Amino acid sequence: MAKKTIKNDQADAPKSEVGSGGELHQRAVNPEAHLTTNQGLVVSDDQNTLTVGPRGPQLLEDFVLREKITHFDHERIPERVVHARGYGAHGYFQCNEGNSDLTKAAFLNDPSVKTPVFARFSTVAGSKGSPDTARDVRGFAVKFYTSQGNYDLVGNNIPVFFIQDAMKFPDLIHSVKPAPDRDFPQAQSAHDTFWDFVGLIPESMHTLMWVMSDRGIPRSLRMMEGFGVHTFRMINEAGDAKFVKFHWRPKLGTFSLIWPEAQVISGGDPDFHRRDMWNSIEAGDFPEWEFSVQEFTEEEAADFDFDVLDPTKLVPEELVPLRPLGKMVLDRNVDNFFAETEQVAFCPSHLVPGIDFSNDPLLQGRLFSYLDTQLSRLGSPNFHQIPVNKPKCPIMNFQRDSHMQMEVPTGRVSNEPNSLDNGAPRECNKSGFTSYPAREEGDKTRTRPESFADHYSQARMYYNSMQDFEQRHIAAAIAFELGKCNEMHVRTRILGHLNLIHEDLGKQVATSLGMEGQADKIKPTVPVRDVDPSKALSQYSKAPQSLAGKKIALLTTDGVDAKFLSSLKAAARKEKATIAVIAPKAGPLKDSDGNAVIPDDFLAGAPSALFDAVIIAPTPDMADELASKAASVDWLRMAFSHLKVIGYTLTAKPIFDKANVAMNADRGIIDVSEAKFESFIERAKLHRIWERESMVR
Ligand code: HDE
Repeated sequence: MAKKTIKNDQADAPKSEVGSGGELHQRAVNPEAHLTTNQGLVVSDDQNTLTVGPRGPQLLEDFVLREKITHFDHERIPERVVHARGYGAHGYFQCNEGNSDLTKAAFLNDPSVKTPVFARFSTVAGSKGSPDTARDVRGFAVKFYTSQGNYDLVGNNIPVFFIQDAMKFPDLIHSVKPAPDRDFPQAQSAHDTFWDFVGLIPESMHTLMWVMSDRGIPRSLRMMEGFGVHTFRMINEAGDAKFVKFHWRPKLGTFSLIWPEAQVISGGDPDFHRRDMWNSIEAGDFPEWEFSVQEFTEEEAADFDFDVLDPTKLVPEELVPLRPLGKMVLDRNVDNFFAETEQVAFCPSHLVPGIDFSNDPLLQGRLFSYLDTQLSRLGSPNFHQIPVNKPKCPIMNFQRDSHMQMEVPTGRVSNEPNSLDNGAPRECNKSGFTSYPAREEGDKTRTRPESFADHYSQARMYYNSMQDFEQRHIAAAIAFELGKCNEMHVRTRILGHLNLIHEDLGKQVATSLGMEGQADKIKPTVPVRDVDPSKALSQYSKAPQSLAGKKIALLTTDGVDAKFLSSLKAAARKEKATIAVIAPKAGPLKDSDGNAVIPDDFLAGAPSALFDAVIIAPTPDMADELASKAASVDWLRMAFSHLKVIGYTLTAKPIFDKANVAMNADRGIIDVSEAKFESFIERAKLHRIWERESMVR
């Protein structure tokens, strides 16, 4: 149905819609859709302030203006102190059959129920307006609106954390945030205060390996793993408990950007991740994750060669395999970013029966922090009444009042026990939450467990589990970051730690910095051990060869061959990938049949970094002109140096010549003339041509 629209320009508007100063007074299409104040008063004029005469002073009594401006003045709330930059969506969780031996949590036991969820993904360090593709840990927070109350699993895309005790969290975050005197650098860890701090707390080494690896720069929020990080407990109906580690596995596989590309994208599209997720959900291509646990008993944990309460350690899958419990699908974008994504309040202390905490000291600290932070961020203990936070099961208690109370509790009784209101809620020792009765005893001390002292063995395991190119990326990322540190002692201290993780890593970084032989000598508290590599830690060892969810750009010009375009689109669709047509200018092109083709973007506005694979296919008469533009030469050069698979038609030769890229340089450069896309598609499924890296870097 065609939408009724309001006429938008003055030339078009009937006389009655143009004011005496020429300003537009639009009239609603629906005669009932009156603009009102927040008190419901219909506004007669939303363009002009109340003044004494048309050119006179404004009147303080203009309550319409004051209400509008006052509301605007207070539009912002404090951004999250960490994870300020985030993006969320709604969806559902559906469990598999047969989880009752492990947990009595209702949402994990009935496969016929689709439990609504809200998921928010975030970077940690940057402020709300910072770029999506900064190198950072990513938050992976999921709120399950279960029949037994809200359960929040507030995790990350990296299974370990920088610190072992909540006491150090403010220091960690202060070290990575912009320096307080100069307020830069924003959204990055490549600076002295961060590397100085982590260099002084070797417990951070394992997580540093992950953040400096490709995991720190995900290709898409839809292609990211998630982890609960801490050890939790699951408890079944009989009261038997097991320790668990939570995992989210993306259906599309885990893919990353490479660093030079991530930097270009930060400028080319700072909203790269949120745009990608929004667009895929709008297109009905719903992001999906499998939800799994690693389960083990306390006795088994006691035999591991690390402490499961230490959040800087992971449980290798070779030791405890993943057990799938269900899946999450995100199928609905928010209606309003502020109301939902900004106001959503996750708290690791939001639990349901069947799940419980462990004594991980980082987790225990978090149990305090999140509720506390919501009070200053959302301004009231009634934040659970905000629609995105509100449980979808009944809430009944005697908590009353405070800022922004939205409910109207009835009756004169707000206490229990009472004998005045027998209909009022009471506790229930059958269905109510009970903590797992773990036996605890000990002296009251401030002591780090000795079992937390090995800071290097799992960092070494991670490094050893990577493929060659993944290892090179870690070394290059650390060299990049240390290169941005101006203090020599900060660099030499880190080089000392790297030598303990792996001598090759230390050497590679020292060589890249031009600081061979300058590493500090660091003595670890306990000897570093060689632990078996874990293949499951290498994202590219298990990445599917697939184009699903990926984007291919076609750089072309006016007169593009209609058949070529339609068969390219069909080939992409078959692989669940999308095509973006990039033209020299933003206006419509005509294809060879004379049909209009509206480009998805224009050359100068869409660097090739934004796409997973590219094709350059100018029409013969436009090839030289395209080659004369630096933008198209850069486009090809970048695609080449970002290791992308590049398709071409022979008409692209002048661009290849100017870019100094040989059309037969490697197996990733493929002739797609005559619309032969098979080899291109097969190669593009490799994600990148890794062997090209040694040629370009
Ligand atoms: Fe958080 N963290 N955190 N964190 N965290 C917050 O809560 C905190 C930690 C994580 O999308 C804050 O609502 C402490 C680990 C995510 O809204 C705050 C410690 C993990 C999000 C807070 C940690 C996380 C937060 C800031 C060390 C992975 C974003 C705003 C003891 C398991 C949630 C807010 C969203 C947000 C505190 C460490 C994940 C200040 C004290 C480890 C995904 O409460």
